[in-house]
Amino acid sequence: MKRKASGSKRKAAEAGSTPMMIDKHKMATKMNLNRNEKKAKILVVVAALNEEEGIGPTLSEINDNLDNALYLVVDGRSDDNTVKIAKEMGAQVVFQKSSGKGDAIATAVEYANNLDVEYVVFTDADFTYPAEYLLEMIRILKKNPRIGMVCGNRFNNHVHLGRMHNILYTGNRLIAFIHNLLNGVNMRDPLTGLRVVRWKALKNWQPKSWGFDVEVELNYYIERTGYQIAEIPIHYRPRVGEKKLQIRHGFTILKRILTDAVKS
Ligand SMILES: Nc1nc2c(ncn2[C@@H]2O[C@H](COP(=O)(O)OP(=O)(O)OP(=O)(O)O)[C@@H](O)[C@H]2O)c(=O)[nH]1
Ligand SMILES: [Mg+2]
Repeated sequence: MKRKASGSKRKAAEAGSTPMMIDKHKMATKMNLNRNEKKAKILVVVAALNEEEGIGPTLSEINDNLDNALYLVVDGRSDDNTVKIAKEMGAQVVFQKSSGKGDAIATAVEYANNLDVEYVVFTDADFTYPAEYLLEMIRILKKNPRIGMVCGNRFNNHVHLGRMHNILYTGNRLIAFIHNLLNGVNMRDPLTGLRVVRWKALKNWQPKSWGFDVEVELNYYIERTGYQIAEIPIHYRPRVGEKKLQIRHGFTILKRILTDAVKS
């Protein structure tokens, strides 16, 4: 445990960020996140698999930025303290049926069908995506009824590219190019984990992806429903905790892009 934490701090320091960004006090606080359940028009979905270091700061930072949101953590049967921390903070925790991030997102969409929300926020549990952009993302959706999804774009002038492993950066660029070519989805950052989606645009979606291909499937789905996708520039922090995404997942993502292109 101790070794993992110091490893993340070291990685963060190497990447040029401040490891003290995580507020340990807030992590331990019981927050009663879902206190205004009836009034909530925003559902925050966090897929988490063994993210005991990131889940607390992630939820707490969102709570600092959004009023009246509902928090749903979809757990992939973590064997650390992820579930305990999320529950202590007052988030609703559900366990996904199978495994993979795509399956977790599918579980969340099914869950949201029983709620009365207008917007769904998707973010990662690893404290990489700053919550400060959420209000602006929601404002864009409110102002523009033709936009179905607003995404956080990590590839912009803000980003110190050294923070992203080179091969991941190249892979991302390649996937963005192929996604545009084969699916007609023109995004700078199609794999971003920070998204706010209009519930109307999302409610009939039945994800087929099990894993990390879920993002490209969602992009393509939103486009096909006739909605536009908007991107805003964001900062991106080094993750805390163990990385789940591997280079081999790039092939799953490419396969999804191809399958969607052939089927349409
Ligand atoms: N419920 C659930 N969550 C998952 C699963 N696999 C990954 N996740 C979560 O999905 C989010 C994205 O996974 P990451 O490993 O951060 O992948 P990434 O954001 O593409 O890559 P890095 O942040 O650069 O490591 C994190 O919150 C993970 O905990 C899974 O099988 N089930
Ligand atoms: Mg991540």
